Amino acid sequence: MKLNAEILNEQNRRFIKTHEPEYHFLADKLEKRGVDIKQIIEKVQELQVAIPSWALGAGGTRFGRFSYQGEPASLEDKISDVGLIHALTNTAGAISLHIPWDVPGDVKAIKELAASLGIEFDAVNSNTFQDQPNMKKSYRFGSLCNTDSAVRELAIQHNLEVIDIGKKLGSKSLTVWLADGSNFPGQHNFQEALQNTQDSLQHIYKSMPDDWKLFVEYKPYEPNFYSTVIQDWGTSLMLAEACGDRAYTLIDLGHHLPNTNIEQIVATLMMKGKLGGFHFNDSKYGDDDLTVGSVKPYSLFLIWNELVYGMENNSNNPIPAWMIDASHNIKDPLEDLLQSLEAIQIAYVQALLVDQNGLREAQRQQDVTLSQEILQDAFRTDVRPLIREARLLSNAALEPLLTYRALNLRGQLIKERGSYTVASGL
Ligand code: LRH
Ligand code: MN
Ligand code: MN
Repeated sequence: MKLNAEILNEQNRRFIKTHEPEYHFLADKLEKRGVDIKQIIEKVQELQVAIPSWALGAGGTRFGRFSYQGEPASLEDKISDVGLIHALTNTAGAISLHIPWDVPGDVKAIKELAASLGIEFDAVNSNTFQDQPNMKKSYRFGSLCNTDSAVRELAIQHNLEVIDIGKKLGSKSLTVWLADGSNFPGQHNFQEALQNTQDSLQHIYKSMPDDWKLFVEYKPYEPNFYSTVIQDWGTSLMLAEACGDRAYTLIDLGHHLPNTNIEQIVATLMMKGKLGGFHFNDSKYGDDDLTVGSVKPYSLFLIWNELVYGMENNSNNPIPAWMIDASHNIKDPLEDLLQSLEAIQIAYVQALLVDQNGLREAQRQQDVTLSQEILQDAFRTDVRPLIREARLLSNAALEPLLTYRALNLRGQLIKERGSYTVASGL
C-alpha cells in the first residue's frame, strides 16, 4: 500500500484552516526575537531518523508477546511500513536492519522497493546474542569476549557477513551491540573478557570497507545481570579508540542506570569527535524501549540541546546516525513510531530555539537563574506549528497520526496481510 500526494493533500485540507493562524502567530513571535524561521524549517526537513526493522511489529517481553494485526511478515513488508511513515512525516527516510532477522532474499528488488519509497539503508546490526539454527558452537557464555577462540571466530565471521549484506544494500555502517557479560561474581575474568572483545572488534573494524563506520553500543545490564563487558560510554569509547578513526560510540537512551546525566555524556563524546550513533527511546526504569518523549520530555530536550551545541561547535564529530530504538507490545507499532518521530522533532526544534549567545553570556556572568530561564523558555515553547509547516512544505501530512487513523491504514494492512501475521525478530 502506498500513499501519494493527492491523498495527503486531501487530508491536509481538513487541517489547514487551523494550522495557518497557529503557524503565523508563532513565526511572528519568534521572528521578532530574531529567530531565522526558514533555517529552522529547513533543518527539520533535513532531519532523517532511521526506523529499525524490529520496531515495526509488536515487541514483547520475556513474559510474552501480544501480536498486532497486519504486522509485517517479510522484509518487503517492513520496508513498505517505513515508506508509509516516511510519506506521512518526511522524517523516516531510512531503515536499519538486524541480521539474521532481516536477511534480504532478492537484493535488487529490495533496493528498488526502498528507493521507490525514498528509503535508504542505515547501519546494519549484527546479532551475536542469540544462537542461530545449526551453529557449531553457542553464544551461551558470550560472543566476541568468549574464552573459546572458536566462538569468537564464529561471532567475528557473523559480523563480516553482516558487513557483506550491508555493502550490497548500500549501508555505510555497522552497529555492534553485545549481550556479553556474566551473571555471577567469579564467572568472568573482567580483563580477559575486555581484551578478547577489543581484539575481536579490531578484527571486524579492519575488515570494514574504508568508507564505513563502526558503532559500538554500550548497555549496563540485561540480559546479563552481574556484569556487562561493554557496560558504559567510557568502555565503548576506549574500544572505539583502540579500533581507529572510523569507530565511534553509540548512545542508546535506554542504556543507562537511572538518573545518569546523558546530556553530559553527549557533550563529552562530541567534544572528542566520537559520538557516531544515537538510539532514541524513553524509559522509566531500565531499557524499557518506550515511545520517545513519553516519560521524560525535559531530559530529551536537554540531550538535544547538547546535540545541537555539538553539531554547531564540534566539526570533528560527524552528524550522528539517528535511529529510533523503541518497540512496544501494546500500541499499534506504526502509531508508536509516529509519536516517537514527533517527539524527536519537538525536542530538536526547542533546542534550536535556545538563545545560545544569551546563555553563554549568562554563564559568564555566573547568572544561574537566567541560564535556567533561557533553557526553560525554549523548552516551554509549543513548536508543533513549525513542525507541521515543515511537513506541509515537504508534501507530507500536517497531522500524521490523525491522517493515519482517518485513512484507516491499519485496517488496510490487515486486509492485505491478514489478522495474525507474526513479525520476525524480537
Ligand atoms: C539492545 C538494543 C540494540 C539492538 C536492539 C535490538 O538492547 O538496544 O541496539 O540490538 O536492542
Ligand atoms: Mn539500541
Ligand atoms: Mn536496548
